[in-house]
Amino acid sequence: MRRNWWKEGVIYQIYPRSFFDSDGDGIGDLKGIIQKIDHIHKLGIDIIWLSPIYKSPNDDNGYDISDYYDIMDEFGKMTDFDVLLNEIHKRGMRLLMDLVVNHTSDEHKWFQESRKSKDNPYRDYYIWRPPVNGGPPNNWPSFFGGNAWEFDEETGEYYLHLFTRKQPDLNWENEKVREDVYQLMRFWLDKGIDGFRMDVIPLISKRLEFEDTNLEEFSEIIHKVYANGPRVHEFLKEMNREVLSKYDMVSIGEGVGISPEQANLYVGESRGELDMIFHFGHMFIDHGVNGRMDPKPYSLKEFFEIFENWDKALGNEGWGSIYLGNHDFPRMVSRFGDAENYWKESAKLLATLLFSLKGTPSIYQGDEIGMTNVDFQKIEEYRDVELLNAYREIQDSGRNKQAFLKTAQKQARDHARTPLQWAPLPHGGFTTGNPWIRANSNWKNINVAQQEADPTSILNYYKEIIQLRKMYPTLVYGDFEPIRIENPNVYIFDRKLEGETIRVILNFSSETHICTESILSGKLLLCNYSTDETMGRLRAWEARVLEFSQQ
Ligand code: ISL
Repeated sequence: MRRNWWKEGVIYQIYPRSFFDSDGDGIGDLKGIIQKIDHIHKLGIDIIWLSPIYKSPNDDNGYDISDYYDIMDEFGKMTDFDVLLNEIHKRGMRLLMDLVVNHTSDEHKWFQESRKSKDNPYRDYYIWRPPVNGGPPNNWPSFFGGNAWEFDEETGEYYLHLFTRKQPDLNWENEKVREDVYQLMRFWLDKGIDGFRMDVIPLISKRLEFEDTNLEEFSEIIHKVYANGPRVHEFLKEMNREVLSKYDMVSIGEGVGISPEQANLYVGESRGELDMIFHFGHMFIDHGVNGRMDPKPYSLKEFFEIFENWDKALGNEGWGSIYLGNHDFPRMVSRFGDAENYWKESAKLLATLLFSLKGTPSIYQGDEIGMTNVDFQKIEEYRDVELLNAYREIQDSGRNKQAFLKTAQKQARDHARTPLQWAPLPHGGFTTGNPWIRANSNWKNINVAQQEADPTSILNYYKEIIQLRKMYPTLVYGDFEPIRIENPNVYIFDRKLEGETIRVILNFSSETHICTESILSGKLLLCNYSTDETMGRLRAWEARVLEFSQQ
């Protein structure tokens, strides 16, 4: 297995809208990131991934781009970007941009042209089809509610939008589209950025027969109908040849819809496509037939097995990135930990999992201080287009709105999008104005300033474990070997490299677990409790990292 900087590094994802507001308009901005850059640097981060900052009407918070060569007005100017990039590089960190090229905004000039007439030179930049029996060309559902085709009066045809109707899908069959995408990628790489996180990249090649789907489960539709289309590997190979291979950079695909068996087709070292992917096994684990707002129970066994299956599938050929939260999912401690009873312990335990599985760890902003799901009560407090569309559908069909709001309190994307809590100040010190989305009311107890001063804080635990990962290549390159024990709540695995074993022991429950002495006999490198009064006993949500040499 080749050694690379992007395997050894730690990623930190910034959602700029909610990171830090420097000018009091209630929206985070580039100057705000510059002001707070040392928070990220001190954490020990190597790679920053910026969610989209390009010009956008913000139907989907920047994932709908109207100009790839310019900065969103609320975020600042290109000169601010240049300063930010320089500040990042000066500190020895790298910057990844979000590449959103499955679709653009309907306000992008390509789409404005495309919709004008059937013979416009940009017509073929998007996917247009005539009505079928007076309706849409097929029954494909959009990710964000309703049918994935929108009728456009101007030319009497439908265009495809797998996301909102303001996010028309680009037609990758058209060579000019691909050339334009490569050109914009070169523009940013030539400015000196260090790579891309590629939004829904497995979706770029469409199944052009556009047959109706009879699949029920939304995640199956993503996997079998939208992702992994017939030309996706050809397109990625071309992109690699034309752009990626020419720079010292990293490419991370958002691996939505990719099964473990397909993973190495995208990231196998010999394939010449992408460097790594974010997989979705654990992120969709509680999604029922109709997706996130239709949650289903799952067991810890299933949760752990997902990581094992992915590790096996990637083997020594491919590489993945490990994450437990991002801007599309509820907060990791509320979702996988016990935020109510063992907030601190479980947040630290999850950090231990994040940094000791095999793959490049990616932290989502705010998780380093254990930010939790927000306490929104009313629909008016939510901002996300996905949730608001779904609510409208509930309203229109006369279904139970209260039940929907209850589910939203667990499942909404907005949980991850509330302002980063910097200090015990109004709005968590994120803004001096009115934030675009309300801050979590727990900012008095959960914020960066307090945790910086507290040696036992979640923040300081993140710093410690990041340093540990840098000291032990075994945590980066070591083989991953789960150890089965009877208690289903306790997860134990080894990482092994060149005679060294690092053992990770995680009690995913509030119940004490008695361990056999031999399992715990190594040298203690890290523990999420500050006192170590128990040798053979794992306390509630206890995490230990142990070292065994020359076994
Ligand atoms: O959150 C989801 C739906 O409930 C995911 O399926 C998500 O839509 C999917 O992972 C794609 O996400 C990416 O592309 C979207 C954008 O809204 C997300 O923020 C982005 O991460 C469209 O660009």
